[in-house]
Amino acid sequence: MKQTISARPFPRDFIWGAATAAFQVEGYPEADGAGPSNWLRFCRQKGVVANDDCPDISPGQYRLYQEDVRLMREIGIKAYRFSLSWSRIFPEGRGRVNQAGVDYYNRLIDTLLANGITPWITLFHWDLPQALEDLGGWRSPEIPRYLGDFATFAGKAFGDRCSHFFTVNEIANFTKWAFSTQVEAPGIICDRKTVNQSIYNGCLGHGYALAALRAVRGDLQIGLAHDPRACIPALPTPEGIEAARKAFRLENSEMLTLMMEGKYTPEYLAKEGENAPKTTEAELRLIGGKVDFLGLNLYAPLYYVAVDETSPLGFRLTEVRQKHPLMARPESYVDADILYYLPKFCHDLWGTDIVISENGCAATDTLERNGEIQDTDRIMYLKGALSRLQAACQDGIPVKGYFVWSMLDNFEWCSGYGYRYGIVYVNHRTLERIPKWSASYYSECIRRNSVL
Ligand code: BGP
Repeated sequence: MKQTISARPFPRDFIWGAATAAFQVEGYPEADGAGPSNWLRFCRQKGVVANDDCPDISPGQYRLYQEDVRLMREIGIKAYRFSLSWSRIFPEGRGRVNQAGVDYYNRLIDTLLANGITPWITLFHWDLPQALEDLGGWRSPEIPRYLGDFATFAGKAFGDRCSHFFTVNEIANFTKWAFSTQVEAPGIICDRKTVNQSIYNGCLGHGYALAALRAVRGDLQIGLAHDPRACIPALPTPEGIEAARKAFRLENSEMLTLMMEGKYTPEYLAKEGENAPKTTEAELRLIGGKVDFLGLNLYAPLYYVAVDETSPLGFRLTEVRQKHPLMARPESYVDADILYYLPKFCHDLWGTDIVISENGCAATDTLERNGEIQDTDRIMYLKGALSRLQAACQDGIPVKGYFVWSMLDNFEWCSGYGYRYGIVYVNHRTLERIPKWSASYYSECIRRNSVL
């Protein structure tokens, strides 16, 4: 590979990371005294997950974490974003602590640190202790407070060595979609008012966790990992960009804008009418607490255009064309511009620092006879994404880091083991790990601190 360094690389202290989540990579979900989670219960029902897959073993990071950390070090990864399994630590969600669960995360953290990799902890990435699901899960007003208690515990247990925390990952997936589709645990269909209240509870969980972590240690770096509606301009003219920015703020009213501004937009309240969530001033203050960074999980674009003043909002969503470039997964449309415009809009609107907490794709990986995984399609995807991210940094948008999704092939929720998102291949039978070509590509970008 060429040795030249681009004239304007990423910022000197740019954080090159990789991300995973407990339920997707650990395996052995009930080992050593862990309690069941709602996702485990969900997966164990027949016909819910593709192929009736359940992450009982693979990829088995719970047992193979040392090997995974070694691979990260070899690739050159500087930071590892992983989540805590709440029910490993509190089998019933609260009360009794399972020390074996705490010990596991201590071992993982210590191994990361010994290898020069900074831990970035996600407190909650969807797997709720079943005991709390039995109380109503995120429909219950109690759960946000329990997440706050869990945050206090995690902050005290790990905050001596870990300074970076994400409160929650993608609120929509454990609230909105969990209670309006049957593809996310618990898979119960509820009326719109209940769904809206659950979304609010998810945001409140973030608020409680943020306040709890701040109280543990004032200098922790705390944010959330969110998958906003990724509004970008179909035509990047000044009017097109303005329309997309406006759309971005309003189309994200029910979660991101609420958390960044501490109140609902009048447009959202008017749209939901009687179905709008019940709120209190004190709760809204918690929800709007200042974060140190905003984590963006960025996958597929939504295209907006400006429309004339006859339209009340000034923007319109346009359909994605039928033959728009797509990665392996349906609807995983590709447009690297999300890595430019979303950080820009967040910074323009709220002045916040940005971390790309997830970005990546499933690709058509096959293990060749020579033992390699020649994922040129994923490399193409990463090349585009990192180029636009580098451009964002060059334009002064404060993007502090990038976490590729994912460090390794894992359990992709309702799709089971069907989609491979890793830069490291996993043989789900033998648990063998093989870095893909994309791992070499990523490694070289990290080494140069610049896109190749
Ligand atoms: C995010 C989740 C991850 C992972 C990823 C895969 O929503 O936080 O846990 O599943 O998505 O991408 P996709 O959105 O294409 O399923």
